Amino acid sequence: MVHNLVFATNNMHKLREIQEILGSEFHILSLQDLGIETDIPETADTLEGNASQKARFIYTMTGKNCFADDTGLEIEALNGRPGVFSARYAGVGCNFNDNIEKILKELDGIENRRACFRCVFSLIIEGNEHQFVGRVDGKITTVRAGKDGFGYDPVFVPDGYSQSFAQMPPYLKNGISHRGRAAAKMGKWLNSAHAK
Ligand code: ITT
Repeated sequence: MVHNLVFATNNMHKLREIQEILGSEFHILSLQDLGIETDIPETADTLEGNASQKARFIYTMTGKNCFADDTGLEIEALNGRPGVFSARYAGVGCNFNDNIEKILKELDGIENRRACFRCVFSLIIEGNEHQFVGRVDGKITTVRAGKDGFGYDPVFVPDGYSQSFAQMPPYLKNGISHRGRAAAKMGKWLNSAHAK
């Protein structure tokens, strides 16, 4: 039996990633698939809070089993920024390139380039919420490299690799990424819950 789950996102890139990770036993529906155009509030000051807020909002609205995620890039030398502000770090209406430009400027001349991506999933099944966290450590480069992926991928090199996330084929990034790790935990939980 295939289980339907609504993913509270409009980012098709993330939707494809998660569908690949969770496998064919789960059918992931986007907000677009449900015809939901409402802007989901994301006003908490932590990734955990935002993921929970988004998932609860969609559950209340649809009554369907669903999940939401929130991700942040946390840079050591910037005291954890951009963090929850990762999507709009360079201001309202900014794009991925503007955000990269801003962090590269802020890190100019700074030796400590340590950073991590952290991802939190909030899953709501029959009204009960479960959270799963994934994290990948690495460093911010001084120049962009690669064309794959999205967001800060061209300037993030995970520990143990010399390529940026944007230079990696999707299967490789998914296997080690923050979202891949959090989604794998969620998938394991879902599979064991449905096996019962
Ligand atoms: P939704 O809220 O519609 O799901 P979003 O783009 O805001 O999409 P996130 O909250 O997951 O997505 O992530 C916030 C930002 O963090 C995102 O806009 C990117 O700039 C960055 N980001 C998230 N995941 C990333 C990844 O795998 N690689 C690089 N940057 C990423």
